[in-house]
Amino acid sequence: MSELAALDRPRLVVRLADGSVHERAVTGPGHHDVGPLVVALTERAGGWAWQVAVPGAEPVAVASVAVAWDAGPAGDDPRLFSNGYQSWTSSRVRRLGVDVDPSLVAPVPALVRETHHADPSVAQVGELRSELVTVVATDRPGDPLLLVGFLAGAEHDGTIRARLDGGRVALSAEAFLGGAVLGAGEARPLHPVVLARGEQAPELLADWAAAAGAVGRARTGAPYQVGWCSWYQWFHAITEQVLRENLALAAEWPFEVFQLDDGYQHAIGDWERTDASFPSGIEAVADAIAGEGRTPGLWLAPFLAAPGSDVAVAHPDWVVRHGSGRPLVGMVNEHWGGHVHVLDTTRPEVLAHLESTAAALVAAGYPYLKLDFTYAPSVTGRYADPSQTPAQRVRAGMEALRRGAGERTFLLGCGLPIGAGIGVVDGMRIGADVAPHWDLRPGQYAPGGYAENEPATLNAFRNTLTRSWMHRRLWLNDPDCIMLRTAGTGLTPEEARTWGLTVAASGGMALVSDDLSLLDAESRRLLDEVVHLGRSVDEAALDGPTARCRDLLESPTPTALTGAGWALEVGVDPVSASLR
Ligand code: 9PG
Repeated sequence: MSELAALDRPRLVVRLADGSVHERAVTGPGHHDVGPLVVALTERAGGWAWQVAVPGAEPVAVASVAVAWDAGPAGDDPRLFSNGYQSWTSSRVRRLGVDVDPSLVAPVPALVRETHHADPSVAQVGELRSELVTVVATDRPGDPLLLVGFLAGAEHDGTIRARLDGGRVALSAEAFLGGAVLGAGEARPLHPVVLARGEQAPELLADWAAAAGAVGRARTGAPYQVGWCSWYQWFHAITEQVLRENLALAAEWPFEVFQLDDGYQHAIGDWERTDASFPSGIEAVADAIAGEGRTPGLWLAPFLAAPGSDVAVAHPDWVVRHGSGRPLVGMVNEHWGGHVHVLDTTRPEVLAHLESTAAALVAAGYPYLKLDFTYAPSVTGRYADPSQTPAQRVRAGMEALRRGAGERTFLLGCGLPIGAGIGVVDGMRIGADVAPHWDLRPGQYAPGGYAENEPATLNAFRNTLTRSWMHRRLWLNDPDCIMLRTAGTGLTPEEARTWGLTVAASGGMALVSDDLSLLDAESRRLLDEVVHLGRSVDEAALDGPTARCRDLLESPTPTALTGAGWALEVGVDPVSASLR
């Protein structure tokens, strides 16, 4: 049966950039006038296809186009899997009538909402959201779970909204265009929406990911990654000398990738030029790493530019403007000198710059690039081409980087919107940063409802379980780095072990971020265990099931992950892991 015709009381809802909302009930497929737009709905196996057009003689700036419907009685425990917008965004079960959208918890700077949702506006009271895909449960006997998902996210974002309405669940699948201006007479296809029913959320999500991966030509074939990364030991204070010392100590360690993180660059935006901490320059560092038989890896935040960077000074017109006329702020970081700006990926010159930057870094010896803070062009601002959606702006930048880097370079997405990354990146950070502590530290920056997105190993742990089904369907999951050290860290040995085994049980990338001089034979045994288990889970996911989180829809922070004949159970207080 057609899913479209089976929807209960479907409505089309169009929001325009001027704040006006236009709604109409529909009975099924066809062309429907909604305000100044025509929305064409077509039946499609398992869901619907749609497009939006401007019939009139005036362009229309469109915030979103949605199909809303009544999804049936709410039951005793209505809830949904709430997938986060980008790499770092918390992804977990949220309960209707109990939990609130993070934007409603407390006022936060607009940039926090810009960073962690497709739609940066504050949610409606009572509404919960999931990005790109969701699974809805009601706990009524006999009711299957319902998956709702967009089949792609490259041309626009997709937000599923849920709320209670008189004891029933009201859902909407919203194509988010972010104010993109559609020209007179223009017709734009929207990403198809699929609905699926089943008993197990991880299976439904893995099947959706396989379908979205096929549509988006996901890059799922890179080898399992084992490596070393500078960030979670030295942070911005990494130096060339320390990197070289660790390279020398790595001789007996099984690292393939040796990745230099933030801290080497002249300024945010200037990636080929080092500061005083790396006197030999990036090429000599790559030579040293390659000379030890490792793959050189390099971090950059390609879409950001500090006000004093060479790129921003030479090309002030490449920097996006905020509505106020001032340069748009894409991130604030005291280690970077405060505010940094966003490069306008709707400008061909900027895309050419991104392409040549990626090509230059590969030519300098880095076939592995960690592309960070890549949500930046999704932030609302005055871009040169107002016809592009936020997702298209991110996607155009990512595709330029891929063109420059070439097909054989391993690109790791970080801070990247999930939908825009499919088909471009080989690996994807799927959770918040780890840290040398389990919970948030007292006094740590944790704005309103967004504390779960901030650096803490617990926050990385949560998404590693709840997004394990993405692995080898959309890319290789990067759960973030393992920390093996037991000295000079706020992690107990049991917490460090629990995190390492979680990375392993997910089958995801295994990068170590420690000063190797702090590690002993016990650390080495743990890494060997992690890599052995991780490889087997990863291999199973290649042509069979991904690791599965059994309590995905039960607990806000699940504790059970199974795959390749292994079962990991994590205790929470105190943190401990058991593996069977
Ligand atoms: C380098 C780091 C590491 C890390 C990335 C990313 O919101 N914030 O203030 C925020 C700061 C840093 C951050 C994420 C968010 O971490 O995930 O692995 O590369 O950048 O600066």
